[in-house]
Amino acid sequence: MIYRFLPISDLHGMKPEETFVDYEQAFGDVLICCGDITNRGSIGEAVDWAKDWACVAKNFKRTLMIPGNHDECFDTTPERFEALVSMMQTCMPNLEVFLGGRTHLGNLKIGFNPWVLIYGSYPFMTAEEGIRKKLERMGRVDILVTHGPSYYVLDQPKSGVHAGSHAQLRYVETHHPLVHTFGHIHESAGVARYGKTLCINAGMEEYPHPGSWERFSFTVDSETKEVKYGSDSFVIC
Ligand SMILES: [Mn+2]
Repeated sequence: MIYRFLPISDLHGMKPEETFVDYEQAFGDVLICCGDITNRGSIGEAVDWAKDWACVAKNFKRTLMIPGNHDECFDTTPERFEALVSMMQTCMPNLEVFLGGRTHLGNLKIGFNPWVLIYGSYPFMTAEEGIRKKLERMGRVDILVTHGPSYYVLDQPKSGVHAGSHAQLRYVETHHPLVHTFGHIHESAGVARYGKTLCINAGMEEYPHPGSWERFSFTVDSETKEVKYGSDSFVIC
């Protein structure tokens, strides 16, 4: 079975038409949102995102989302979290929100980590050790969905420092997921290969510019584990 995925990230309140990317044309099996749907983290902003992006999500079977460090409304009690997700699902019925753990798609495992390294005062931030433990608990997955990048891989803000997590890089080196999708460092949006892993920073660039939705889209064959991105295809053993 071949599944088509589209990662999106760091929309920060932007509607599909404001991105200048033809997301209305997008389709596939799984829409992945790597966090930072809001600017200030309010419930209203989160529900607005579900309303605004429902027209894109409806062209996918599942929408899998993690919050980012701006999405404070998800950092709450289990009851309030469930209530918020239900509200969003009234606009976007196929939405699933993860604070960690993993899900299955056929025999593909998809794992989630919203936590990034501490920088300023935001939710979903922890030290390297915290990230290491959360990833260790998750175990090996085929597709890793995080908010932040791994150290060295598409992780440079304007200052040029490498802002990604060493613990997360070690996870990728140890478990070599087929694909790792993330955002957080907007200025490093793009696609790279780290070892055998296809790495996609799907964060909207600081200043969005026109582009095709297909630029970050990829497919995975759940039997052969073949990943295709653009003209590039490779098999992970
Ligand atoms: Mn962001």
